[in-house]
Amino acid sequence: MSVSAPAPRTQKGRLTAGLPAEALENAKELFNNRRAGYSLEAPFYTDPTIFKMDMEGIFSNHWLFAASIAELPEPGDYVTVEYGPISLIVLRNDEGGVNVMHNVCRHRGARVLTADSGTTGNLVCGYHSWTYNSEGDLIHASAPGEMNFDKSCFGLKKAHSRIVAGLIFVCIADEPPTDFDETSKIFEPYLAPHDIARTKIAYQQNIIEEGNWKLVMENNRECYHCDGHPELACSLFPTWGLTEDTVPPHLEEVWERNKESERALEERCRRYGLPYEVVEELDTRIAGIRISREPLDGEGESFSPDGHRLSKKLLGDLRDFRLGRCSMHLQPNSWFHFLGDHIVTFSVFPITEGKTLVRTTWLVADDAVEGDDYDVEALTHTWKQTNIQDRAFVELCQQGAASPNYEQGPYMKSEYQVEAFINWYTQRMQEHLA
Ligand code: 3BY
Ligand code: FES
Repeated sequence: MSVSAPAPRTQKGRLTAGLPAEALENAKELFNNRRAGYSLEAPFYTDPTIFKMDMEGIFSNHWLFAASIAELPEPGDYVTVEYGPISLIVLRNDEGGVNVMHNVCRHRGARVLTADSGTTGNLVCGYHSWTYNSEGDLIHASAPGEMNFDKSCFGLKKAHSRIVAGLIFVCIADEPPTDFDETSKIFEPYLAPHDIARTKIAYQQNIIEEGNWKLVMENNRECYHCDGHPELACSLFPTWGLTEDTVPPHLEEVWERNKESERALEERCRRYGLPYEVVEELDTRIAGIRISREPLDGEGESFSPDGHRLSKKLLGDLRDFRLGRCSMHLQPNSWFHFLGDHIVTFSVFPITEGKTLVRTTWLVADDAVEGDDYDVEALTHTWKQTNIQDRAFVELCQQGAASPNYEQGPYMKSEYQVEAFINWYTQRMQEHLA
């Protein structure tokens, strides 16, 4: 019998295939009946059917932040990333780009690479040793007597990738949304001066949160809860997300200090030719974005107790440490801080409807020497603490959503970005379900 190529299959409907029609109809109904201005109904956080729909409608259809090139600096370096049941290999190639392949062996489906990261020449499946080259072509399959076995039909399935300003994005859709190119044109000039290509990883933290991925994203998109972040409030003005008319009396003085620092930062950015304007298109673009440069309190350089730099080496060709932070929020699964002395990237990897991996990576200049130029504990302290505090908030919300008396609550003005995230999510899901 000859073994030939199977007919190509598209992603659409693969994860929800086989689910009872009634479960799908009920879920569609929930999307259609969403109450604007209010949090989502409980099943969006707890129902395995909706989780599968999210994996299809969002994670199989959109551009996702996977890693930065600092995580795979040399040809052959790779990371594996998992979005629910979707496992991808992101491998640095000889041309300076990346090859993204599904981490599913074409023999009987075993995971090919099992480590989170590493360096490899060929990719060898551990089950029956089918071997793929770095392009994903099947180059070796020891199968005695298989005369008509055409290896060229069984390469690893490929996914799309883009590298923008050193950030690697992946998309497994057959035809990825094209407006990502426009979004990259928006953020590229803000991030390029920080030059990720000339950074290295100082530390990476993986934390598992017992909460739905959307609760993790919602929590990131507001600072209404920032009283719960005492370490962060030393440098990030706790007035973040407020407007003139919503500043509470106890934050009036901070508000004024923030305004003054904004004026100074704007002037400094103009002097250095760094883009400063806020771009906020979180639910008005398919590849939703918010990007801004924001001053930091104290010395205004970094996320330390007094705002002083945490690494002595400036990034890229920057000429000043006092650049506050360039903050970028991208739908659906990432956010970033670009400072003069370091960069922090955050990526959200859903695991199940009630479990999510949050990966935080701190990057410093590649010539910065640990111990001399930076101290890992000091560098990571503020966001490690903030992440732990955020995990507790997310888990409390997941517990609430799972309880029978949960009811949707109203978003406050300072939570407009949470609402934008939810608008983006429901719009994308409705398009997908249509
Ligand atoms: O990541 C941000 O931009 C901030 C930090 C705290 C809450 N969040 C809106
Ligand atoms: Fe990979 Fe058999 S499943 S070689």
